[in-house]
Amino acid sequence: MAKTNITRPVTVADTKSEPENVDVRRFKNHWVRKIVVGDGSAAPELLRAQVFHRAKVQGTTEFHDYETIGDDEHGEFGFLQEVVLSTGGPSQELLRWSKGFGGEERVEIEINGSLQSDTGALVVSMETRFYEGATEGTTELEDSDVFNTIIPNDQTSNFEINLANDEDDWAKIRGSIANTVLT
Ligand SMILES: [Ca+2]
Ligand SMILES: [Ca+2]
Ligand SMILES: [Ca+2]
Repeated sequence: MAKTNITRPVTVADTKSEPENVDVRRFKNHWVRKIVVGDGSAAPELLRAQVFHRAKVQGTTEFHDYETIGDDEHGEFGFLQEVVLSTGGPSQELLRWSKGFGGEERVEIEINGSLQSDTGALVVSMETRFYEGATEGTTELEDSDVFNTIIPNDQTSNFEINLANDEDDWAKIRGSIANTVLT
């Protein structure tokens, strides 16, 4: 019986090409020429090579849910996320966290950040929201907070945010954001 030739499908891994993961770190702290590809109207410009940083957000949210009958409910939950950013790159989501508690409450945290191209400082904007109502999915916004901060290279910034209504329902968000240069 004749052998059947089975043609193996060509996959991306079969094609020989340049390694994709060029080590950009060797360009760190050097000035390199950026080649502008386009219609030629933009002149080549000198830009500092990208440097990568790790932004690490971690912390806890402590909940207190007031009950008209029986004991109040109390609990604490953690959050943790790491994101790699490049200097001069776009703003990225550092954390998006939502947690319901006690059948009536919900906390939402949104943190976005970008690295300054010249200093590498992490520019952060953070918004937190506290809902309390008939369910954990309520749109009854009781309190919120927005703040912006700048975290220099290899430093950590701590935060504590207290959100509450006037019925002894509250949430306390404690955490830190670290801006670590990857070497
Ligand atoms: Ca309540
Ligand atoms: Ca409850
Ligand atoms: Ca309420």
